[in-house]
Amino acid sequence: PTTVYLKDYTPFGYLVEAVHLTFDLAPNATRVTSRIRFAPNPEATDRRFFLEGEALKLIRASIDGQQVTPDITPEGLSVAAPDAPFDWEAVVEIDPENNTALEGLYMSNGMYCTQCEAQGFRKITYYPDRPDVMSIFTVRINGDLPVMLSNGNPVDQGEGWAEWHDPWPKPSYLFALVAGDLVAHTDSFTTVSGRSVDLNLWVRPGDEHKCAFGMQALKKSMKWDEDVYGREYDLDVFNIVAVDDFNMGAMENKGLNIFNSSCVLASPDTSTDANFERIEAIIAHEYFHNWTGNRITCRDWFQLCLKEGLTVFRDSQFTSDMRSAPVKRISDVIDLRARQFPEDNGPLSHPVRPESFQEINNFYTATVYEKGAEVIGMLKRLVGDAAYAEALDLYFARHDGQACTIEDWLKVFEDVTGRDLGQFKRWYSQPGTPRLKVSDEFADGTYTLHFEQMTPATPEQPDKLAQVIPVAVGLIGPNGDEVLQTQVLEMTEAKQSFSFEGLTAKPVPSILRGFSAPVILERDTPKAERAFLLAHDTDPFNRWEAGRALARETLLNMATEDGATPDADYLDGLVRLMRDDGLDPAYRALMLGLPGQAELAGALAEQGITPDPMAIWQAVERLKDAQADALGALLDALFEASQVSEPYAPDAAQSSKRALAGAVLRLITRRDGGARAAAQYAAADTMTLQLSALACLLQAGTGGAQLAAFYEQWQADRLVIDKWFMLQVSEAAPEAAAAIAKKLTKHADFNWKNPNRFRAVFGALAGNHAGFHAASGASYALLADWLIQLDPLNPQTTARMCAAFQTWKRYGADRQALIATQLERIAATPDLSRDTAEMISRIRG
Ligand code: HT7
Ligand code: ZN
Repeated sequence: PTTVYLKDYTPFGYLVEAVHLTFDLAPNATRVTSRIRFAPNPEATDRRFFLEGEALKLIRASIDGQQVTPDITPEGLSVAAPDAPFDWEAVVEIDPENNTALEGLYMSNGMYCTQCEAQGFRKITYYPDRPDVMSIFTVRINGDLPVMLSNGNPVDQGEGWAEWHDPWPKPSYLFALVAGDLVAHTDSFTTVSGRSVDLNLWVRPGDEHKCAFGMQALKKSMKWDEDVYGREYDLDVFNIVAVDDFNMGAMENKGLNIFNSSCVLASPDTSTDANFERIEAIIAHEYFHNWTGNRITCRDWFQLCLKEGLTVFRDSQFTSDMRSAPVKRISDVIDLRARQFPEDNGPLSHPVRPESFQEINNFYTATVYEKGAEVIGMLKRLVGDAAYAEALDLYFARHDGQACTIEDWLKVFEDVTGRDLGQFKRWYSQPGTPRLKVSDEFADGTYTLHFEQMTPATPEQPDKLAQVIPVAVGLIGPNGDEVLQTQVLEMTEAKQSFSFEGLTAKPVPSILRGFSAPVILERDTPKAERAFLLAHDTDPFNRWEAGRALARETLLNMATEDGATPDADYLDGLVRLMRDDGLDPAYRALMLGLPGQAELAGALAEQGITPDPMAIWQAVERLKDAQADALGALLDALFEASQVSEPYAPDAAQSSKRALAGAVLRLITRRDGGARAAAQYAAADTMTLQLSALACLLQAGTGGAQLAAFYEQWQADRLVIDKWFMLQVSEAAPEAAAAIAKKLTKHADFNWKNPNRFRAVFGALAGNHAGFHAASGASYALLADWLIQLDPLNPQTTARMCAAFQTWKRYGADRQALIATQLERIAATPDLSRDTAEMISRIRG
């Protein structure tokens, strides 16, 4: 396999002045005619004319009307081309119906659909399929379908044809085409300058009732981007299409966003509050790409974080503004620790801006996206809100219409602030999660914090340099009053100390407020200090973090020491907090949550202790029982107080209450065996209530009847049935998980070629920590069997699921041996895709 390196970047030899595409649609033999105007690129020295192309049947090609016979390889074609402007024309034939990889032009339920990021356009026609080649596209679609869409604005349409023109230059990865029997939920938005934009959400007939929320989310996103970033929409129409077969969440194609139907369709009876919130965030994310990704794109795929990190950061800001900022921040950090930290500290570790890859699809990772967003959050904290806003204005003004790099991005900040960001840039090139050791001392009214940073070695990068770490700190006096409001300490050295003078007593430090940097804080914090912060910290993130740390410590003790019991200070603090009705219910629901079992396993491994997944599971069970006992009758009061009597709305106020009621119901179930959950299930008229009750019943082992009834009720709704598959595996007891997952794969509705259904079962299995790591190795073998089966059809989804094995070296010799066998078996599979081969080889190390 070929490895591509960032250092080898060179521009393409030709500019593309304009592209005309004609599609003659047919399921097994679609003809694509491309007419492309090329002109020599004055900035390039290499004039070789190579066009990427994969799985294409070339019918004919010509240059300036003269037929040519190119050299064709599995990767593309090359031909002698003039050193002057010329017209290229090619006709190719493709087979959308048999395109199971869901990249390029494929079919889903009779509908034509495209996915071109990152390198799917080369499966549609021969083209310089790289993001720095931007051009203006005009598209004609010939076909016998009621709705035929492409990027940009509609030009004209007639019986059996439609024409689209996109006036904004774009790279090929933003190309899109959709054609099928679709119906639209329509609306309009008037932009800040008074232009009216037609908004359409296209869905399969029957899904019309699931569109209203997504449309409102789109309008809120358009308004927010104008208000907060000064970004106005730039076409006459904005189309969104929902499609059932899709490898990821959604795609920001210019003017024609395509969504996995699970990420856009929503109704109160079929979607949970969490679904609604996620949909709102993803619609915002894809819309925000219009400026951060589309108008300004990436020079090459190594710069992916330029658009993804920034757009994740922007969608987090949006959700914080629409809902609760502390709850969003805590949720983001939970997610970062669950997905990005294991990646950063294992065999798949890579820089936010990778320096090499074999298959770019394998780099759409939590590191590029979520750590990429954290890096931008740090930058904003360091330069301040005003300078951030100024830098973004400059970025949009200076780079509109360009394909850019991280250097371009940092330069606007340097120009606005006069700062040298050379050291800050290490966040883009050094993988691994920095450890931040802290100690403190107090003498003569001066309190000093000593910091030491260390980033462990990662594959290919043993030595790390000191990074700039913004450490937001506050100090709290012994009486609980804040004696120092949040201050950002800028750590630039490997070791650095900061002093605070004029204090009358030793304060309690609140360090890394708001999780101001994606690091692991290492401090021998006295338990009393944690309990004190749980009671008094004015920073909502660190208050939650204090409770989380107490929970983590007691769980680690319980999982490793015979006779260790749940920590009374933690439980006392939790009870006090749950009694505080002044706190947001969703915040209290987060307080009831416990660190994930995989995270606990990672923490033990970090301490040099081999984690025992079953012991961790038992510790968590015991602590949940202890929570239920400690809260006792308060649970009933909280449950009653959290009931919503108004008609259902998926807004922050209502869903916050339901989040608390749901978390409380879990604990009530431990005391009443499921009676309250059964009552809620019977009365439920929304999916949030129905599913939370069903989860409780499955956890209690008493949900058989409801599970069957749920299937009967929802068997016609594919998105709800995904939940049915998923819940059974995620709620399975450790020893039963593999068998339940296996049984589900034999179910008539287990359509394994659909990525949502495949992920429902196997994503849930990988996420059921004790079930996945059951000592028999049955889950490992089952997952491997199905990865081998899926790979020839859908390499992208297969490769992503391989990450379930990435933490394998944490576990004991028995489990390592079992996993090694499965990894070897996958690696030895004939004709393994490049995607999966790369992932397995990196995981094996
Ligand atoms: N920019 C998109 C990333 C993407 C993707 C989406 C769907 C299917 C395959 C894909 N490959 C890459 C989504 C986003 O980050 O907004
Ligand atoms: Zn994105």
